[in-house]
Amino acid sequence: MLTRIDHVGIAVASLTEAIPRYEEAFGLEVVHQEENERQGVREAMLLVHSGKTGNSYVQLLEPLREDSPIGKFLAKRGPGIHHIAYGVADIDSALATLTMTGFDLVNKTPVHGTAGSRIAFIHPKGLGGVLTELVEAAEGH
Ligand code: CMX
Ligand code: CO
Repeated sequence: MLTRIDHVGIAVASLTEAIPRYEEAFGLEVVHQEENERQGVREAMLLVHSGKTGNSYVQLLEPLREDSPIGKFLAKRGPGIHHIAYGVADIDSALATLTMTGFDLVNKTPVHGTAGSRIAFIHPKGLGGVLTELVEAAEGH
């Protein structure tokens, strides 16, 4: 079902401060930035690897408001790894399988993700405490 690690999502207080650290440390480049109002984030995608089944990124996430998943996470735990995201070729069939096997889905149907992708989150409690995202990338990404 999974085709790659699409990204590791990292909660940061400030993109302006975090981006240069990642650029300096690993020579990564920001290839995409956007605001996602529904997710309550301003995000930067730094390309790690391009492969046959798609790309892998570091996703830096700054909250747009305190009352958002990243805002609440920063307040409770401070900056750090927030979620892992796996690539899938067909997110509808992946969600159908997970529903059948009894997983607690945060999104029962896909929502809008980075760069026109379709995404869905699986609750951390069923996956060893790890918030997990599935990503079906848009054509050409
Ligand atoms: N990783 C692991 N556990 C987490 C977590 C995370 N990122 N965020 C919250 N939790 C745990 C908390 O520790 C808490 O556990 P306990 O009950 O044992 O104390 C429990 O989940 C509830 O925590 P909460 O702070 O009350 O948070 P909510 O229940 O309101 O929300 C969640 C948790 C996962 C449902 C919510 O963060 C969510 O809907 N996430 C999906 C959307 C998202 O994260 N968007 C931002 C990223 C966008 C992107 O990647 O594009
Ligand atoms: Co993500």
